[in-house]
Amino acid sequence: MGFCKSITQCLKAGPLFVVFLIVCCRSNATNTKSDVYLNEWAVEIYGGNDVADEVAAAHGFVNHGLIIKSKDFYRFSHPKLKKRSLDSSYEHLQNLLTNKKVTWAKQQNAKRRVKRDLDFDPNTGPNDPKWSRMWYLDKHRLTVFVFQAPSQDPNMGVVEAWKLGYTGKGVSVSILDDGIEHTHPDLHANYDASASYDMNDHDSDPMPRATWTNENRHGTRCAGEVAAVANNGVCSIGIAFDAKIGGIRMLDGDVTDIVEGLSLSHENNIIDIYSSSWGPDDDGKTVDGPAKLAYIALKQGVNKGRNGKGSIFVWASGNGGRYQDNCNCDGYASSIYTLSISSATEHGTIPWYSEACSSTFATTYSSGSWQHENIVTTDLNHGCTESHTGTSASAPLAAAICALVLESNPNLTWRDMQHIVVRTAKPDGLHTSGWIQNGAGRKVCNSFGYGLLDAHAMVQLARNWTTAPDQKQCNITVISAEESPKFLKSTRSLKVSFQVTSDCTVGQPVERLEHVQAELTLRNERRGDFTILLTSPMGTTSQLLEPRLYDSSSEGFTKWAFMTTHSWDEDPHGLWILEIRQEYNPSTSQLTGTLSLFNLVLYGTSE
Ligand SMILES: *[C@@H]1O[C@H](CO)[C@@H](O)[C@H](O)[C@H]1NC(C)=O
Ligand SMILES: *[C@@H]1O[C@H](CO)[C@@H](O)[C@H](O)[C@H]1NC(C)=O
Ligand SMILES: *[C@@H]1O[C@H](CO)[C@@H](O)[C@H](O)[C@H]1NC(C)=O
Ligand SMILES: [Ca+2]
Ligand SMILES: [Ca+2]
Repeated sequence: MGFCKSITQCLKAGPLFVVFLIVCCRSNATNTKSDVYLNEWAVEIYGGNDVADEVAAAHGFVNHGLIIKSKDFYRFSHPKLKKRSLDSSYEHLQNLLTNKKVTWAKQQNAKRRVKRDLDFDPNTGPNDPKWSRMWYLDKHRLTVFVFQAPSQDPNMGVVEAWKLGYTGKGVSVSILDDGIEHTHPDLHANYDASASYDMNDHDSDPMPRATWTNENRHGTRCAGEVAAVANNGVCSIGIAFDAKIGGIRMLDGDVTDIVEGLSLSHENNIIDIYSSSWGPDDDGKTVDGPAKLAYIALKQGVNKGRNGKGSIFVWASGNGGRYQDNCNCDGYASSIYTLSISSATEHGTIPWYSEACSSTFATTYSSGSWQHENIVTTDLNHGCTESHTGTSASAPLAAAICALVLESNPNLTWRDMQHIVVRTAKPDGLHTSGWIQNGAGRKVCNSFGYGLLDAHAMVQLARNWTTAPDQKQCNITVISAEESPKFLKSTRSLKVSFQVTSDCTVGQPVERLEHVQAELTLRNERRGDFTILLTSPMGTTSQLLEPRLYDSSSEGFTKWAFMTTHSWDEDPHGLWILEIRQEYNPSTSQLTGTLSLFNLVLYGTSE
């Protein structure tokens, strides 16, 4: 094969082929570069709180109690350890592990978690009642109001849902963020202290910490979008203006796995909907997701929360568009347990900050560039703002719409909510060339998921919704570590085709799909060069990953679950094709990569 300049040329140059290679000595070094270790530990102990107290006392720790209800993990601190240190304490770990009652222990390290608003604020002035500025709630009324032709832009159907009587009554939403100014005159009447907590200071008051720069305004802004009080002559109107609103203060301090686990599992029979507008750095080079406790909290939330119907976790898909970030590299947004939401500008275009990926469910309106309108909401210091932005603003709008939907049918499970989103979100009027039609006949794309949320259509469908049958999981090992890993060479491309029958390596057969995950262990010289495509038997190609310009890591992906919602309601039987490409990059010398694990994990029902 001769020299070729571009990946397409290379692909044309010869048939795809697969070479086998044995990889040895792969080090599993953890990424400890700039971690800060705290004097807090998560410790797994069976036998109850008294046993945990004994263990703590025996090893000089203090036991602060269970992290996640009915899971045996305790929060310990050690008074003699530095509150923050660049070194983890191997000695204390060994010491704890000598105790037979301790089955697992981990010193907590601070994670980089960023709020998903944007780094500019056009600083608009007055605090008048803002209904006429809330363009995203009733586009048609507002454009007629300014004597323009009626807008063809799609509508989120909020006013129509209100007209049916759904305003969030009886539903509790909590904002996981930097706190909530619950004394705000536009929030106070809807504030729910039992849906609130301060995980940063470990007390019950999530009031934001005051600073000169008002940096801790994010949670208060998100809260107003959901449940600012209507018709009180103050500021704005929340989409679910009769819902209860709480706040969990957890971003204003070191965000550890314990903090995330505590927050995502807090009072999950009181809180119905958790809205998270934060996550790993959107810098286009991070691959990070929930660690042990956060993962357990999400999983337990959907299984046990809301008295077994499942907590609704709404997540902002990310603001890394400028860095070509991909939300499938964010394990929170791409989790099957979260309803991941992207943004559209007022004209239905893709905002500059938007991240595209196949795990996004749907979209709500948000800001765009300077000539586009922003989101109106409550602000710190009893204020009101017209300049809330980013996917941070989109997730709470979606959480509020979910509150209207839960009011219309409180029996919905977490999966029912996802089914309703997939069936009702509207692609029309959202502009991208990325739309495809999947095997279930629905349009879907990486920038908007299934389209703009439509509260009106959602509540109507929810009212007569029949609970989805139990979720089944069929986990098929296609390539396992023991087999020879695959090798990508001069073609820079690898195709793995395999037939899905009714056999699962683990689990039970799925007849009708919901989520699909490709769990991959994949390495090359430069992680940002990978493109990953997964094609279902019904011909739907999900782009699981696109190249990330700034990701020059050589660490690859280790058992990373790339998720797609795009085959929802398809029949999984038949030929699946995983294709991995390495884009041409002048900075890489070797063009080789290895795929040493591939589990295809199908979720859905067996009906
Ligand atoms: C919810 O479930 C209860 C008990 O099964 C039933 O009586 C009620 O009609 C259901 N409500 C809706 C809106 O489906
Ligand atoms: C849906 O529910 C409404 C009442 O909530 C009822 O009037 C209507 O007949 C139902 N439609 C179907 C198709 O069951
Ligand atoms: C799928 O099965 C493999 C092998 O048993 C296991 O290691 C992996 O964690 C499973 N994946 C999921 C998502 O359950
Ligand atoms: Ca108001
Ligand atoms: Ca991201």
